[in-house]
This record gives sequence, structure tokens and C-alpha cells, in this order.
Amino acid sequence: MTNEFKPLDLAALPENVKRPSYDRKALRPRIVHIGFGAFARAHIAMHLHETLEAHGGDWGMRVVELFGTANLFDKLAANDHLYTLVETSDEATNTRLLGAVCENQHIARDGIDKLVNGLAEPQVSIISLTITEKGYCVKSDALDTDNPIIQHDLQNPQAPKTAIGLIVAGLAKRKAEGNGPLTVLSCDNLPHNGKLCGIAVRQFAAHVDADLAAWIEENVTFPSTMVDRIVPALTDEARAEIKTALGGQTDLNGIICEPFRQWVVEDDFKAGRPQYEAAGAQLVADVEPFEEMKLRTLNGCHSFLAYLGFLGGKETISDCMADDVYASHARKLMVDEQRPTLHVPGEVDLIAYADMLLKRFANSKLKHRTWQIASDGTQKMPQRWLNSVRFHLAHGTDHRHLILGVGGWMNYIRAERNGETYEIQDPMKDRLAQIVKEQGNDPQAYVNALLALDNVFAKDLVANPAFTVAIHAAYAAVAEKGARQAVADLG
Ligand code: CS2
Repeated sequence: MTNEFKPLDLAALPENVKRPSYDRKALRPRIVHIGFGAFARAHIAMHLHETLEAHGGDWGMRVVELFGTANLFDKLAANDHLYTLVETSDEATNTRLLGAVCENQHIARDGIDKLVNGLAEPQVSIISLTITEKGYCVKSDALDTDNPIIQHDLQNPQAPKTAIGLIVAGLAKRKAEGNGPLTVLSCDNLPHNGKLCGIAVRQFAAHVDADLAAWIEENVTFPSTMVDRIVPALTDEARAEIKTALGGQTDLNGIICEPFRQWVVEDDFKAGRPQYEAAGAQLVADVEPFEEMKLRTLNGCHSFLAYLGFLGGKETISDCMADDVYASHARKLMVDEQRPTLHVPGEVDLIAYADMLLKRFANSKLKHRTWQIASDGTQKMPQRWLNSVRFHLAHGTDHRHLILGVGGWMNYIRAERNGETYEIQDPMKDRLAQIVKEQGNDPQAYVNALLALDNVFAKDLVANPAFTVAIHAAYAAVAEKGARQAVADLG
């Protein structure tokens, strides 16, 4: 492989690669999107692209990154901010160039002041976010002021490192320049993500400037959203597939994903919005039922398969689906244990929804790694499993799959499978590694030490012996029988 970079030669692309048909010169950065990873490229920016396809207009997107290097952004600019989206399944593949992005800024290349000033520009109407669960820096529904990076930002509000600190600095500048209201749109997999984002931003602002906090109250809304599309991190195989779809050209910003997508958005925009309905988005008054449904069924099932599947030797979600033990228990988790906890949005048939999810999981083109989904377990478990566990404990109902999931996670973070080690990705990985090191040889003490992590396991759960006894047993079942057998024995 050569490292030499060549911009895309549009004239030489295969004819079936669709290109934007709208006037891209009309685009202005009216949306600033922070966190332009795989998901944002395939979902948020894709919805804007389709909206522009339908209506044209000037709603362009500036993408912003706070981590890593600007290498990919330089390449994106060299391609006039066009990049490739390949939607693929076992039935069909569709390739297109997306064109809604019109600018990029990277903290490492451009410096923080440029990013802050950018948020204050008068034409900016929406700041949207895909910064992952940990990016919000919240704990127990409040800004986590014990988090060292938040402490840094509170002491250096002009030179923040977090997205929350950046937004507050941008809003302060906006207020100072009299540039008017806007919307902050959270697009991460958290329950009431808009509300949580609003809490983090307002509390941060209140620490630095009470007037600013009051201004935000008046001038900024934080709608919630439910986002859904399976977009695995790129593998070499996926890169090769994108290259084939482009007739042999390389697009380092290209991305591959499933055909399905859903976006449910609370319609509470302070300074206008694109007509996202044209891209199939659902604009509603209350997103919560959609969020809970998706988080507990899709994401809850993903995490179950991630820990127990990975430990059982399954590299991808579609590998899990090809094994009836995993496939049948994934369905039981959704239908028997998550469904009763949900207030389903009126028109949705949850059994059909679960069956559709199993079909999406079986997409063998995606190569969605169990190891990837297993990341950040401390941030994901509460909303994916533990709120449902609380429901079942209160109702005295069966929830053995949810409990086994937690037992799977406790085994997974030991970072050893069949004598081989692997990397754990989690903002709490150092603390987890310390617990493994210090208590790992004593199952009782080990499980207790994990249950004492109070930002993961809330006090009411840990105070309930029905919960703790079951968790100890689930940990032991996976450790002693192996993950696949423990799943099979769920009955
Ligand atoms: C996954 C999600 O990595 C994970 O935790 O569960 O990224 C999942 O693929 C998306 O939420 C699907 O919409």
C-alpha cells in the first residue's frame, strides 16, 4: 500500500456512485457538529444531505474535532468536503457521495480560539453533538465536577478541552457579541440526552458566570433525539469494500453502514432548523418513549452480545446471530425482559421491532465487532440494563438475561480470553484494572469491589440482596462454565 494521498477524481468514479445534486456553493455553516466520527458521517450529516437533496438551501455543516490529529480533516478538505457512504446488506449495496459538510475545524490544527469564535458566528443556528456517552461528563444527572477534565475546563474556561466547556465558551462569546439564540442538539445514546446535555451546559456555565447561565436559559434549547443506525468502526475489510465501490479509488473519510436509519427529534429549535422530515426524520413533541425503546432493546441487546459473545469466541454481532444459542437469547432478552419495562410509542409493535433488530444484527456485511461495542461499559450499562433491572426488582419479575449481561461484563473487564489478553476501552479502565489486580483472585471480593462503583451501580440496587446475590451467581456462571454455556443455561 502506498501512503501517497490522491484526492477523489470525480470524473473517474463509477456511474452508479451518486453525487449531490444541490448547489453546494450556497452552503454556509449554519450547523456546527462536534464529534465527526463514523456515526455522524453516516447518520446526522446524511440526513442533512438528503434534506438538501429535497429542498436545496444554505444549511451547511461545519464539523469540529477535539481529539486526535487533523489528518483526516485535511483529506476531507482536499476532497471539497465530499465523502463516501456505502450502505450495505446481504441483499444490496448503495454508494453515494455526501455533500452537506462545507467546513472543518480541528483543535490540534486550528487552536481553541477559532473553535470558540466559530460557535459565536451569527449564522450558526444549531450545535449538534455526537461525543459518546462519556463526552457529557455527567454523574447522577449532574455535571461531574470530580472529573479531572471538567476541573481543568472550569479553571480554564477560555481554553476548554471538553465539548461541554467548548459550548459554554462559545455561548459566552455569542452573548458578548449579541448574536442571538441557538439550539444544542445531542445525538448520543443516552436517555433524555437533550435534558442531560442542558444540565451539563447550564451547570458548567453557572460555575463560571451566573449571567451567562441566565442568558442560556433564555436563548438556548436542548431538544432530545433518538438516533439509530449501525455504523461499525472501519476495518481493513470495510476500507477495501469502499475502494471497490469507488472503482479502485481511496477515500479515507469513507464509511460503511447498514441501510436502516431512524431519527426521532424533539421539535424544539430556537433558531430554525432544516426540513429534516424530507430525509425521513420524525419530528415529535416527546422523544422519551422512542429513546427508551431503542436503548433497552437494540443497545441493551448489543451489549449483552458484546460481552457474552466476545467471551464465547464471537468476533462480530453477525457471528452471534449465526449461533442459535445467542440469537434465541438475544430475542428473549428483548421480548421477555426489556419489553415489559417500556412505554412503547403508540404505533410500534415491539415484537416486530425486536425481530427487525435481529435481522439487522444478522447483516453479515457489517462486521460489527463485539469488542467495539464492549467499550465504555461503565457508561452504557445503567441506561441499557440497570434501569430495567430496577423495574423487575420492584415487580418481582424474571430478569436473568439482564443479570447475566452484568456477569459477562465483570468477566470481560478481566481482559483475558482463553489465555490471551485484549485491550479494555473505558474511561474508568485504570480503576477497573486496579480492581482486577487487587481482588481478581477472590470472586466474592472482586464482584463486591465492582458493585461499589457508585456511578455505575446506584445505591438502591446494591442495597438489594436479590440483586447482589444474583450478580455474584452470574459472575460465577460465566467464569466457571464459559459464556456460551452460561447463555445456553438461561433456559
Ligand atoms: C452500539 C451502538 O457501540 C455501541 O454501543 O450499541 O453504537 C449502536 O450500533 C447504535 O446505537 C445503533 O443505532
